[in-house]
Amino acid sequence: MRVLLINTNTKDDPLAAAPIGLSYVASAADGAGHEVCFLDLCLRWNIFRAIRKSIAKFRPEVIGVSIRNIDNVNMLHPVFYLPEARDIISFIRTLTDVPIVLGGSAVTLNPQGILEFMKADYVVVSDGEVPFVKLLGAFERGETPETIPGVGMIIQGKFHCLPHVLNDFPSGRADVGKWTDTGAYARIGSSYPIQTKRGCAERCIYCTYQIIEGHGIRLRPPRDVVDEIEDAHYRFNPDLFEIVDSVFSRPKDHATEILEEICRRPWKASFTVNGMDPRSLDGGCLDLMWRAGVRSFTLSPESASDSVIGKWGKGFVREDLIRAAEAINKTRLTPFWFFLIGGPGETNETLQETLDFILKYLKHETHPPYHNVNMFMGVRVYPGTRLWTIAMKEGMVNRETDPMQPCWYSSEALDIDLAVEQMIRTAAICPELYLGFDEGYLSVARMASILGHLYRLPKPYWRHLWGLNRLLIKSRLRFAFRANKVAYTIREQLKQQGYSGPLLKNST
Ligand code: B12
Repeated sequence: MRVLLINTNTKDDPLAAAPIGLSYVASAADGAGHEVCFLDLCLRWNIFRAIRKSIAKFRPEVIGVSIRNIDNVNMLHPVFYLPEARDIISFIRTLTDVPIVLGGSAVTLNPQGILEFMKADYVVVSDGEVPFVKLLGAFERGETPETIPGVGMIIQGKFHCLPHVLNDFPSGRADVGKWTDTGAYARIGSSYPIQTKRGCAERCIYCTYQIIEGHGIRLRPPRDVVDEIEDAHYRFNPDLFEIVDSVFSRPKDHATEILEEICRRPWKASFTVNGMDPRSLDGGCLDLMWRAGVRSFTLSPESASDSVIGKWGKGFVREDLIRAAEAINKTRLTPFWFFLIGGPGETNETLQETLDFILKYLKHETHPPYHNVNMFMGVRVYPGTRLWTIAMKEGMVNRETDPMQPCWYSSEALDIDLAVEQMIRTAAICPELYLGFDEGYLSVARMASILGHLYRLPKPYWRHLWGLNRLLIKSRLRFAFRANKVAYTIREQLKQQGYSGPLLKNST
């Protein structure tokens, strides 16, 4: 069949994400003998013209559309992406009546809601490769697809979807460079994505990863991962590979085998890693990462206070963070730490414990390693997570809350006004600390990307956030444009989603 695959994710701030998920689906459909045309709207100026041209020229028999982001997960400067995706689907409908199939993380998080909102024909839940190829087979044979696990549709006015099956990592590679222009992504600061496994065995109460990829870890053979990197290295020569696993270093043995295999190969490449578990960050691991070409990585402890880390269900303790920070401090690697303020049990004291940790272990300013720390307020809460149940009990959301709209949680034990003051006070003396709520006023992340590009600094450009912040603090520009209604905006948002509890009564 002629299959047109469209990536609708045009978000490019602070970084564009090359469509690895849709590339996996494209490779699977191609491998099954279908004719595939790949349209990446992120790289197009006029997206509607590009869609019209592709449909007129390729005359697809099926259109697959990927929808990655629901929103930007920023309570203070929210952007909701689904209406834009819906406009794209409506536009496709004006041009052709072939079946439209949706997939991607946004779809998996709410298959029925998205199918109805987008007015498409089918949704594929979680991994796309196997169900999508089966769906194409059913179309070809003229069969009805309702018996295919993981494929959702409306039958007689009701949503129908047999549970999806996630037994192993589907065979085949993403081969992203074959489907989209990874050189164009590199020119706008992005990396070449590589996935080494699927599934997340962690139990973090707020996280959606288990919903998207399942609990069971599905490993890719290390050699296969490194063969894909080698192949991409020679064919597309990307300046930076990015491991996009939920947590790369769990299980640690698998990550170690991949890094060792990279070291054995004759070429050299640069890597950044998304998601390191602090428990795995010891001297040996960091040294192996460096030898394999890793220069930067992210980690998301969310808090450095034991009581909050415990309630998040993170599985490690403050002592692990201290050990990790001390080990990193003996290297030249650049980490990006993420802290999420306001989870269950958060108080102004637990916030202070986190700020003190940052000041004591991550503030260096003048000598490497240069830590970057992102601190965010406003916890995004998703249906299907344990945090959603807690939010229900505490009245942050209720049965009338529209789960299609972004919803938020904030601890009732946290004085939000005081929290904002504590964070600003620390950020004023700690260039490593980047406050998420300043984003709409002084987008340091955007500025770092522009400067990184102009001065050809090493990627990813977030590595230079601390330096830029330092400059801004020294020149007194850092707080010239300050988010001044943070606490008010958080309360307003909670009110809008139906909350009427004590956080609103204390408002100033
Ligand atoms: C790695 C990652 C990042 C990296 C990306 C690096 C890179 N170079 O790509 C970084 C850190 C930069 C990042 C940034 C952001 N991210 Co992010 N990220 C992830 C993560 C952990 C993995 C994504 C990934 O690459 N998966 C691997 C691919 C293979 O899986 P996939 O895309 O889901 O595709 C499969 C299926 O979905 C399906 N499929 C996909 N498309 C299609 C299409 C069809 C037709 C079919 C049939 C099937 C199908 O088949 C694919 C293969 O099986 C996910 C969480 C997760 N575990 O999914 C969050 C996640 C996708 N990110 C999320 C968000 C919000 C963001 C940001 C908006 C955050 C921010 N405020 O900046 C930005 C957006 C960046 C952008 N430009 O889009 C959310 C999206 C949900 C939401 N609320 O919108 C997620 C789900 C995390 C969460 N909070 O729950 N992210």
